[in-house]
Amino acid sequence: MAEANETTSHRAGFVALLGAPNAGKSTLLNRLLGEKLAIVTAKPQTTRSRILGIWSRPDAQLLLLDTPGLHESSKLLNTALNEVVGEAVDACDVALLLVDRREGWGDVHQGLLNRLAKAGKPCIVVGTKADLGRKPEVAWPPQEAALAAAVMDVSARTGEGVEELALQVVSRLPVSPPLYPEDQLTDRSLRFLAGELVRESAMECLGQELPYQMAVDVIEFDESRPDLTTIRANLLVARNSQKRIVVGKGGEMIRRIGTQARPSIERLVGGKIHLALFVKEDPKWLKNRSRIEALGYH
Ligand SMILES: Nc1nc2c(ncn2[C@@H]2O[C@H](COP(=O)(O)OP(=O)(O)OP(=O)(O)O)[C@@H](O)[C@H]2O)c(=O)[nH]1
Ligand SMILES: [Mg+2]
Repeated sequence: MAEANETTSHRAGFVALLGAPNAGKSTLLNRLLGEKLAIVTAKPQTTRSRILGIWSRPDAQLLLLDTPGLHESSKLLNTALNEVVGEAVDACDVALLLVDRREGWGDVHQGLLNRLAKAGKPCIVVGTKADLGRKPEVAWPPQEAALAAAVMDVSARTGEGVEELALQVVSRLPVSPPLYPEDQLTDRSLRFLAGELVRESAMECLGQELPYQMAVDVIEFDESRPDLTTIRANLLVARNSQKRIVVGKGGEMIRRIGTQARPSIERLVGGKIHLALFVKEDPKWLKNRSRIEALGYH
């Protein structure tokens, strides 16, 4: 009955990726999946929503929940994002608490660890960016992590430690058949992911402050032609002065954002795209909960 044994030893469950902004959660998600699903930038607070990445292996199906970096701010968008973190804690079977080894342990990590302990969820502390080495003045592994189920170091950039981490996770998942079709990669639409790639490009092209007040609203995603996907999106900004910056002199900036986003969107949809971007002043999006959610940031 080898076959029956194989079925019963297959594992599946939800794995939350948690941590402070910029810890490397989305990069690790992409590395585990072997696909670029979540956007990554050098700026903190890149991720604005829970993104499910489905990793089907022969031994297990890992339902990876990327989350926004936990942030202390009472602004409406951050409140919505912190709720996403809470929901991932509740939904997960195993949590990965990502800590940039050069930054070390802080209140955010302690808060998350306490919350996980209270919810009875096993937590693996993951020291990220192992390829960058350590800072002698930052203690690693942190004493507080002694309460975690395990402490591991990884580099999502080089792949070091990633398979070892996967095996640690799998061993803690419940025995279960796959919960999603094995060829499914995510629960997010191509339309939403394309908008995220536009936001990634804009975050890279623009200065420090502006990207946090900007949203991308995909107003058309037309796949009816097999040879060309047409995508039209509004970049929403809060003020007219921001609109001028995003448009740029003679439209130079918005063109650059589009040019930079194009190759990754073409990889995502697997073909040529027509991409038209517009900049729209919309002071209300940041102040309206249902707008925030309608834009996919939940
Ligand atoms: N050298 C190195 N850089 C990394 C590694 N993982 C992530 N980074 C970089 O760290 C920065 C932040 O990575 P993200 O994956 O966006 O971090 P995040 O935790 O998802 O950030 P938020 O979405 O803002 O919470 C990016 O510039 C990444 O390229 C790594 O293993 N090695
Ligand atoms: Mg992220």
